[in-house]
Amino acid sequence: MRAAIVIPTYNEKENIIPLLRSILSQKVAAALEIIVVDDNSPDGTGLLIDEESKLHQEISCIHRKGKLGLGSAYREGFRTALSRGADAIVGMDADFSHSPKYLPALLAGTAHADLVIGSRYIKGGGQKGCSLGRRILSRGANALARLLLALPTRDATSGFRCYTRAVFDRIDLSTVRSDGYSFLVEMVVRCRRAGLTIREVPIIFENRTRGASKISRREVWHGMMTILHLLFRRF
Ligand SMILES: Nc1nc2c(ncn2[C@@H]2O[C@H](COP(=O)(O)OP(=O)(O)OP(=O)(O)O)[C@@H](O)[C@H]2O)c(=O)[nH]1
Ligand SMILES: [Mg+2]
Repeated sequence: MRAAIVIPTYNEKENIIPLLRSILSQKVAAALEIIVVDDNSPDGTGLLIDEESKLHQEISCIHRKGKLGLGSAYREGFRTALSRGADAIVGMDADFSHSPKYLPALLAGTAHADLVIGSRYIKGGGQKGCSLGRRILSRGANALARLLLALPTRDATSGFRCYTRAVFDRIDLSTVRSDGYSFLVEMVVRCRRAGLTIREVPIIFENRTRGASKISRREVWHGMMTILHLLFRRF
């Protein structure tokens, strides 16, 4: 199996190199490649990745001209991964909230499902170091998605997940609307509606210790609008 790991970055200079090295040190039963999608981070994250990619052929970086959003970064990274023949595509954050130690479990889950989600809200999952506000936001977004969109998934907003190629055979990425964080919920809904199977595996999410969060009020508002849009629109 060929697996691609897609990591969107914006100002992650303290995290990205240790993360890339940690990923490469994992024992996985797949040929790994890592595609970082950097939005011209003002802190020079993109340059660091280019240097690191000279040392490890598994690493490559897509440089975009500016901050175009998490969802659009995923779309671009996924397209590249598919064009290079990936059978499975993992999405993960650059800030160590998503520990590389869960990669083997996520990839192994693809034997039983089309989409495998690293979940905070099933038995064995959890979160560490997150503020009350952050917990309420995450719980609230999930409750809204479950209630309004009738999703059985416990953690539909988790960005740590593994898509199999079957997902992209059924879902045309260019029709996925969300450019921001709501891309994650939209993909779960689209998978459900396409009859694809979803499985959750437990992860302990750890709050970032280095660098700053990029989630804004505007993103939260957009997320809510996307959920309403998905409610009223059948794909
Ligand atoms: N390429 C790209 N990456 C982004 C963009 N926005 C966020 N990211 C990256 O997406 C990942 C998730 O963003 P975070 O800021 O960690 O968001 P979060 O995990 O919801 O918030 P925290 O828990 O506060 O860290 C990180 O790797 C960011 O660097 C963007 O517009 N473009
Ligand atoms: Mg984060």
